[in-house]
Amino acid sequence: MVEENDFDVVVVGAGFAGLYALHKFRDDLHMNVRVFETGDGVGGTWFWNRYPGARCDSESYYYCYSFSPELAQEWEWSGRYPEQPEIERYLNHVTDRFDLRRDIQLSTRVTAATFDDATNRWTVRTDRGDAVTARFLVTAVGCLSAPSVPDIPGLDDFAGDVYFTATWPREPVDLTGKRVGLIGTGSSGIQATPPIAAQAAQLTVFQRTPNFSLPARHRAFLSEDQAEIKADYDEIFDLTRQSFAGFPFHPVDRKTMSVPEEEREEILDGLWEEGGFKFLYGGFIDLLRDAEANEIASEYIRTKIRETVKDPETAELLCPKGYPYGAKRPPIDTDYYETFNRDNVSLVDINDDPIEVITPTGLRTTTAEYEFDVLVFATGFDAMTGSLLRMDIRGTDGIPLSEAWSDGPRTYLGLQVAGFPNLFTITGPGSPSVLMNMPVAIEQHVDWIAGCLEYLRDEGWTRIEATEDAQDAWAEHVTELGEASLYVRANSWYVGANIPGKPRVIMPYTGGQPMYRERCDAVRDAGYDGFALGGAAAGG
Ligand code: N01
Repeated sequence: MVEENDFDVVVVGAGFAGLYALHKFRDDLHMNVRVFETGDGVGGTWFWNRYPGARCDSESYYYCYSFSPELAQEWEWSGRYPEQPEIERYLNHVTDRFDLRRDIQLSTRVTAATFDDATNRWTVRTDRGDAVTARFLVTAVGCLSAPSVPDIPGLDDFAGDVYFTATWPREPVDLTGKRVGLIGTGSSGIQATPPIAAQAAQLTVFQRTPNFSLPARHRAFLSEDQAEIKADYDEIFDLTRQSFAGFPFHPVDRKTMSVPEEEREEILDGLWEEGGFKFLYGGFIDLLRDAEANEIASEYIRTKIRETVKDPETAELLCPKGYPYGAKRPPIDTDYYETFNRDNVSLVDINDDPIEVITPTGLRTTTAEYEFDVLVFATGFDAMTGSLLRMDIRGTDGIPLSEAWSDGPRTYLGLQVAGFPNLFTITGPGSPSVLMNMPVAIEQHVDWIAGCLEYLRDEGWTRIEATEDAQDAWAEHVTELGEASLYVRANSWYVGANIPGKPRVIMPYTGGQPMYRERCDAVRDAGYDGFALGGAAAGG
């Protein structure tokens, strides 16, 4: 339990967002900050997701903090796409380098937060019995941190071992000689498939929806790579802050149909060979807007799948159809499709033949029964809203966030919710967040919030709240942009479709970073337009 119980800011979560928020608010603004973190270590996503094969699918040298040039110069990434332990080590290094640990209370879940209209302060409660107050509450809970466990009957009856990719144990899991059933083929399942197949006696992958996965083309960095990156860091970080999705790719304005077919193939071949997200963001500007353009890229990937997977029936099952490439978050892999050429790996389509029940010895689909020693669930998250709604957050008049968001999340700029004064949501719904390289989105939000807190302090305000009008207009803008994009054409977690009963709403802002940043800056420059400022420093 903490001894001190009143803070300027309480931050929830000690991942990429929470760590930077603590540094910024404490060391730049000289505020009194407390961070609560559920895990017994820092790292957030990179603390929890320890499944075999877990590695970042943005490249290391720009999937990192840019706020400290010294940090960027001193840290050495081992290669293009670091594995989970290396990113966890990086975040621990940052924690120690900036002396953050002393203000982080680990192994503590925030269970409730209530706003007091009379004092303009939040009371924050934890599962360890803490009850602290803070002027501001800043959530840094991550967009993909509330695991979703499918409601399949019989799960408790399974006699073997059950693992979830999102909460994979710290101690090594030995799958040697085991018969493993893996459910889910999103980024986590796709990354976990090759290393599990390499160890297990037999792996059966249960696929509901095939995904468009791109080769990562991971490689170790040579010392020349390190030197080049470090020499170019200013430009790299500038590009990440200017580009559509936070990647340091030079902007393209080339439309797919404007390029003759042969040249187009060459461009796609080059992007495919280069690997990673450049295929989506670095080749053509219209893949997420124009269905015809998207179909060309989609068919290109299907052709690659068919070329890679030797059994034509399996290849066809792995080919995504009926939704555009990129409308579901595209995974990046190492040898995913190749793994289906192994003798010990098989694929089961549970779209046509759904899992009906988990049995003590395995599982049963409508038409077949399977026996396993181990079940692995890679079934995703209650994305973007889940971790916020799993806390009992109550705003003015005691209104719960779950009630305010009963028809889906509504925010102003993804940063605040009307009726919840002094609450800021880092990478909240309504901001580009998950459609961006996350550290870039996080730094932009934390910097904006810090600027706002400084302004309030300088001007003597103790309360800030998004107005209903500003929130309505923003929500409409987010929906309009989303509806005009291809994102709404897939049943993805972007629209809440993976959680039964969740309102179908396009949650991230799809207009891209430049437009979003410009809007945030304009709001700030106009004295926090769309926010009601109130309270008085003297009045508490
Ligand atoms: O989760 P997902 P994830 N019965 O939701 C299936 C980030 N990430 O953990 O598509 C059967 O993508 C579900 O099927 P369907 C990244 O942003 C990043 O893999 O809903 N199947 C799907 O196949 C990513 O997008 C990295 O039809 C069920 C799978 O489970 C996000 O996290 C690595 C089911 C879930 O896929 C989430 O990825 C990993 C059911 N009842 C993740 N319920 C890196 O940067 C769900 N499924 C490295």
